[in-house]
Amino acid sequence: MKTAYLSFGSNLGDRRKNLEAALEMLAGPRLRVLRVSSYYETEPVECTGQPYFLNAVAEVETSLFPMMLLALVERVEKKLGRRAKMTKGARTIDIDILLYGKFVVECAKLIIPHARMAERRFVLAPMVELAPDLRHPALKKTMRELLAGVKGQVVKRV
Ligand code: PH2
Ligand code: MG
Ligand code: MG
Repeated sequence: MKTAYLSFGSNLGDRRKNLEAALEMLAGPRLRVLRVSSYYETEPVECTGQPYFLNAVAEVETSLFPMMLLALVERVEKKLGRRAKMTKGARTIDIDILLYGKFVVECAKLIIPHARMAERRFVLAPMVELAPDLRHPALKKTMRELLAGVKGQVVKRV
């Protein structure tokens, strides 16, 4: 069993319902949701002119290896109406694998730790709530330290 952290974001439709549905659909015999952060109302980053997002992070325990976890995540995104290849467009749901134990994975389809997590308050604020002293396995800084290094980006706990 590995502990992983997943990020959830929605800025289309009933955002809260989308996050809750995603959490429910991910859970099963091979993945247990341990804890969920508060929800955060967040300014769109890297894609301006879009509605604000609702973001959260979940700590999960899973027996799925990273590529199988990614397959599960993509299945859930599809079921919730996520249109593929609108990478930076408004979306009903986006689920990203942030961390998977202390693993570092770099392949064409998947990069763990998530490549941009250290620059995103909408990821780091909920991460700090769940695991402030957890160290990024590549950058060697804690979530708290990473969050202190990112300025701007409106992130409001709701
Ligand atoms: N996701 C992105 C790009 N920008 N901004 C916010 N606030 N929340 C997100 O979940 C988000 C984003 C790409 O996945
Ligand atoms: Mg994303
Ligand atoms: Mg994604």
